[in-house]
Amino acid sequence: MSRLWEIQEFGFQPDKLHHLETLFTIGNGYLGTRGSFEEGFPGESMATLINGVYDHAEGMLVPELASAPNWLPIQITVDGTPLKMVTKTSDTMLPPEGILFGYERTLHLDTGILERSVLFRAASGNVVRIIFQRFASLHDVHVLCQRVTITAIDGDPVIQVKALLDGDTLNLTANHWRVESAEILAAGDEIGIGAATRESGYTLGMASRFVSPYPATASKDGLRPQFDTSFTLPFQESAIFEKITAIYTSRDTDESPLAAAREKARQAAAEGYSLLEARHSAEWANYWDTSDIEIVGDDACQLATRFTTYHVLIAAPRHDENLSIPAKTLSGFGYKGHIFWDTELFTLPPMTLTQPDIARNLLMYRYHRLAGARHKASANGYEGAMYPWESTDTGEETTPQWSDVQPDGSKIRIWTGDHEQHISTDIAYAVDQFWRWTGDDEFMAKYGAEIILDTAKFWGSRAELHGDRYEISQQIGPDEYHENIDNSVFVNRMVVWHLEMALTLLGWLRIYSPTDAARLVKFLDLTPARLNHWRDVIARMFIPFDHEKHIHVQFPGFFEMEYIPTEKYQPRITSVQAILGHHRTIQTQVIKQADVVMLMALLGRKIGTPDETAVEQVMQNNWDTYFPRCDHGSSLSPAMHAWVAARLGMVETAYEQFDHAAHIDLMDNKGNVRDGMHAAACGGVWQAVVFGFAGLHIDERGELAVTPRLPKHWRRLSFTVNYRGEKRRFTAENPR
Ligand code: IFM
Repeated sequence: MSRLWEIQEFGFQPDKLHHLETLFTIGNGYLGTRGSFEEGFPGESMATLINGVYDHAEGMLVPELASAPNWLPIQITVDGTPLKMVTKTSDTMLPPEGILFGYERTLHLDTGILERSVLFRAASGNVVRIIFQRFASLHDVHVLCQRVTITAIDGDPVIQVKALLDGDTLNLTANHWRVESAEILAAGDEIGIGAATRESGYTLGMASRFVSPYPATASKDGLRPQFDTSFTLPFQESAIFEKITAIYTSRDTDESPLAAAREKARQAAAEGYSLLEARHSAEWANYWDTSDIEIVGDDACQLATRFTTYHVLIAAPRHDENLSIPAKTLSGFGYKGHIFWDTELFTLPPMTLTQPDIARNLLMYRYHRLAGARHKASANGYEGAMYPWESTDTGEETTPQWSDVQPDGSKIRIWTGDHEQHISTDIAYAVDQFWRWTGDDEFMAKYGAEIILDTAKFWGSRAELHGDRYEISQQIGPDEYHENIDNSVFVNRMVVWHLEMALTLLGWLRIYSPTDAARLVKFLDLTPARLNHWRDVIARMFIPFDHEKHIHVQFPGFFEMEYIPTEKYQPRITSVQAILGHHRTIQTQVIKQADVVMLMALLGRKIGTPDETAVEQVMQNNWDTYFPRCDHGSSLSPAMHAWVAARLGMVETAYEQFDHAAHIDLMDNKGNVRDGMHAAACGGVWQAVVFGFAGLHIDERGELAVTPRLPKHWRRLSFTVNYRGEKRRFTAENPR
């Protein structure tokens, strides 16, 4: 496979240990395992995050994804010298810790297989090449496969291989698991761990089989059941080992998860690594068949686009409609595995257009959590459904109220769980988009309509009548630097969109499925008076607009604050907020991320304009106003700017923003990739290409249309989308 499908590390880079652990994550939507080494490394940040398995550890503010027992460990000694990624150079030829003189790591994006090849000289002088391979099966999400190939390059070394499961794992410091059994099973052919989360009570079973050309014995060391084998490897010969592991939790089965894992490990080991790999790779080929974007003329962005798409795909639940995609995917502890609007507006759209079954699962996750949203609305004195800003398995609000301790020792109150309410509309928007692109009327009638209508009911009760207009107070828009503001133009305009959509939808439902319409009208109490109230809110909602400058106003009072052009702080890798501090930034016009620009991305020309100025001119004015004020303090921002800039015809600016977005994780240009991938940025990259540079949209006649504006150096752009059950391929080329 070409290097445009490979992420590589040449030579061990211990200074990038945590960054690379994140990049080299493998996964299958069921779980993600960071790219830590089989033999471990001091200070590593190993994690296997099983989607949906949350636990609230003692002393922590909120629940988090609980990192599972470690299935990776394989420890190798060569003539008694333990293989480890030795970092120091030695002036003797045969130092006691050995010498690592060859190291290469490759993530194969086409197949989701991670491979590491090392050349290691033991203290004895004998040299071996060891190749480690691993993948989390896409064919059967419970199956995890490892293969180790050891070749004697110099001498006849005595090799010892120990393959184990480790029940002693932490989420950095929190201990979520009570290990109930760590056992040798099946007369020594199998090892297993049974465990339960301490607070939430999920149970987990993990079982491994070891396929070895030499006899192996099973034993136990505390919470670590293990296989062990030792042999002499003749010069130039190779030995291949396979460790096949299976995982189940009580989310997957009503029976014992350990029994299910044991049965699966037995079957999978009997089938063997090669067959498991072939099936897994075939599933990846299916994924890429529709999800790949081909960019000719820009290798760096080609690779980055595949890399970001890979990371969305390995976090996306293909098997379960009770799961979503956490903001940091399943690749790190950041944001505690919580689910934000990042899913609906950033990672879900590429799934809607290329993997609609996954998109449906993601929306069903929200449908199944309507109870939590209804609870939040009523607890706050509103009607309908108000989704939590941060969500986990329960669907209740799980945003922490306080930040971690800041450098000056203080803690900051986090208001997003209270006031970042636009998430309810973001979810409704995603449902509508799914419907438009897939044409799945049945989904809309049975599930989607209830989400859109009940969240509309919330907004109907939330809008406040002041004089002759409706207002919405105490909000946080996408620009989270400005908290608890009144009349965010993003919020107010999207609420109008939401209520209009709800009324149109109900009209459609009455014709398409009168029974579902009647069911929802009764269940949600959609009386004529309520619908008239929605019409009134639509007609009289306050949309802040400056009639002299012909721009949308982010919120009244915004332009009265101090103006700081973000340019002034270039070059920088941190946000302007990090430079100025939280308290100062909130009193300035510095914007954290696309806000009015996001509104333009979502609504396009439908953003509308209350005066005679052409909407295109207002959009350009909006851009000219807000772009210089944005510090992109959020990774969500650059891709949205790229999308909008491309639509406005500013292709060079769009490309700069796109290039930034595409490399946020690869280059670690926000300095926090150790905490996990930026899922939203990854999904945003796909959207910037398809909706931005290609200009894909559904036109007035309901046909797919493109208006390509490619960066000059892109020779060709090709991609596939599913539209109403049909695959359509698009290619755009720049004239030579
Ligand atoms: O949802 C985002 C938010 O918009 C900006 N801060 C990070 C969150 C999670 O990615």
